[in-house]
Amino acid sequence: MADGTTRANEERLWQTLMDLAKIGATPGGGVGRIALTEDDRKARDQFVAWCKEAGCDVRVDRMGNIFARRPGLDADRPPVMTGSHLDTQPLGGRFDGIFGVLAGLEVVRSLNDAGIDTVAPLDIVVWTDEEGVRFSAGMVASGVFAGKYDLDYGLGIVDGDGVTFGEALKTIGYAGTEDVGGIPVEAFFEAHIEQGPILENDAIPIGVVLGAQGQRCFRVTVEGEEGHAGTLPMEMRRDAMLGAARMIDAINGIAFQYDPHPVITVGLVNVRPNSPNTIPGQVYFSIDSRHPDNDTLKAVEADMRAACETIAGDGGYGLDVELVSERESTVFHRDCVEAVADAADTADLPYREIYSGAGHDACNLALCAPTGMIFVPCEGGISHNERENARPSDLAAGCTVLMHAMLNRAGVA
Ligand code: HGY
Ligand code: MN
Ligand code: MN
Repeated sequence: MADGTTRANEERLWQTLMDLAKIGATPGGGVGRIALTEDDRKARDQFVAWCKEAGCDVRVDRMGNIFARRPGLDADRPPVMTGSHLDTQPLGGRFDGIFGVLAGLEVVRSLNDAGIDTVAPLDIVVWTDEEGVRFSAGMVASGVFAGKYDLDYGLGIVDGDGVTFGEALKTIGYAGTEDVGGIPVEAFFEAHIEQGPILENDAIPIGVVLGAQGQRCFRVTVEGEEGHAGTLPMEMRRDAMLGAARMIDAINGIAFQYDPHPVITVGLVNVRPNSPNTIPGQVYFSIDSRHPDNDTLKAVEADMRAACETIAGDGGYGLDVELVSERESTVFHRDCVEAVADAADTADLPYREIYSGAGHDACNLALCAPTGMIFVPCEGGISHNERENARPSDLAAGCTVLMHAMLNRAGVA
């Protein structure tokens, strides 16, 4: 029988997180574990070993997604899934994604300790390349599973060195054989740090996540003309860096024309030829634009395109604005939202409803299965930063809520 006394093991969860954080550790105390690199392989191998020790059977699909199954009494029932990602930002933290994967492992370990069997099987999932640092869009592997993208598109995505996603999977030994998705899923739950300040400011340990804002990402290429930095007069230049700088400033200003503001980020800039004494001939920059309202997202896109076209016309630049990924805002399934709230009540933990500013694999899973999320506070709301931190007690509380939410949907034997 599972009741409020069935709880995650705080020390074990924290130690497991700290052990995994050693793989790809950065000097600033964070983790830099880019998808499909040698460090990603090491972290995956360690996770698989821990799951097998906990009695799980492990499968890998053709997008490299890992599924560690704890059998239930009725093998024919669709699984209740939980999971997140093990890949990080280049200077990322020890918890973004990783907490969600290892909380799933802790659920299995805690149920084993308590001798609790479920009716439906439980799957802990590692979704490949959630962050999209190396392979552009991000969340593609869970998107293929959910039917948002086809498999050939996912395997064919190319990184900056011309290596495809599929080739990189083979290199690290995670080019699985299982079909991707197309299977019934009873429910999917993802535990994650909030990556914002709300729960910490409210001193509340659990966030019952209602949904996530939409996102549209672009690649902008500005074409000017290379020239000698010392000889070409200013009035004769078509300096692509100047054009890009004016566009980035205009794009930032557009955010303040809407209420509530969209959040717009230019996080990546490439300059050709990137030499201090050559006038840049080409600049490529990324745009990440997000807002809870889908129509506003599209209006912001139209404004950004218009601003870039005007600046390109005035400066005689070539321009290409390519939409590289789009995700409508997500509303999580009412039954899963209630299962999370009920689980917090079972564990006698305070909670509040909350909305996600960040994207998560759960946003894709919501396209194909009843889905919910659990947030826990992180220090100062900091994430995508080596200083990302969370309290062991909050992480254990989130894991306990995850466990009871999963039991709610899987049934206890
Ligand atoms: O960008 C995001 O929202 C997520 O952290 N990948
Ligand atoms: Mn994440
Ligand atoms: Mn992230």
